[in-house]
Amino acid sequence: SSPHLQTYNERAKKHANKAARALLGIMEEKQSNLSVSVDVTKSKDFFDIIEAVGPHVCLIKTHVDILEDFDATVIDRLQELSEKHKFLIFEDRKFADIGSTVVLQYSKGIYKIADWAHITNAHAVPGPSIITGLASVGIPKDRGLILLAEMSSKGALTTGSYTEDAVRMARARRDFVIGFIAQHRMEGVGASDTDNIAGEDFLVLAPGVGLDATGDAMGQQYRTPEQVVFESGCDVIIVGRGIYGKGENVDTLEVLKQVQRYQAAGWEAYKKRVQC
Ligand code: 6AU
Repeated sequence: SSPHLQTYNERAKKHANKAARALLGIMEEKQSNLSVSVDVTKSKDFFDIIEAVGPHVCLIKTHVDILEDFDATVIDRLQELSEKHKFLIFEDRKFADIGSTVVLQYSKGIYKIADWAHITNAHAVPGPSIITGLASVGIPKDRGLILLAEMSSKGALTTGSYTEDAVRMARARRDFVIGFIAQHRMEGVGASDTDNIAGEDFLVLAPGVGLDATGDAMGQQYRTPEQVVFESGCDVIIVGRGIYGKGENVDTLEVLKQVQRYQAAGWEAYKKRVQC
């Protein structure tokens, strides 16, 4: 049956990519398809949030370049917490350049993303060479790549044939591209009769998830966990401000309450989908 009707555990056993197997395994074990997007600018708030949500998430999503007080100890501590609470790390870098440039951006500079992020993401706009470049760094380290196939913001250009072409690019590199940022399941999208899509299992990570708001003042659009996981067949819900609000002087009890609420909603929608 198609991947979105199988359990995360069944998929974990079969997946060709190590980061994807690890993520699916953690999802089943912790009963969580929730990724918290920790979009704050001070490392104290960053770690206060991660300490509170760590036991409830499968994946922590970072934008390390927004931390004002970033230094190498941030990565050490993030890795310690990843092991302590059993979550993977997803640096939301959204690479978008030619192959030779993304090789450098992924492996060098201050952040050395490939050294610590199990998963990162890229836009499809440069064409397949962006995957070739990132794979040359990421494959030897057992990393996984997510392509942006559909964005959550109002007026996004990631529609129709663009989305189909992104899926075709991923299909050609299933050893490294483990899934998509999208709002719907993507299996078989853009495939012709001659394409071999048997065994294709792309994880769909959906941002733009909220239980209380329908959007923000800058074009973000929110859907509920029920809509994205049950109705649209996405696998992971990505939630930021719905869990920590402004993310300043974090109230960890409130964060804990919200993370449990989103974890339960995401898991319930998944159970309903796989009927068990
Ligand atoms: O829940 P929010 O709106 O506070 O945060 C959503 C997070 C942000 C965005 O950079 C990211 O999800 N995001 C992405 C990703 C994950 O690639 C793509 C997209 O289309 N929309 C989106 O919001 O960190």
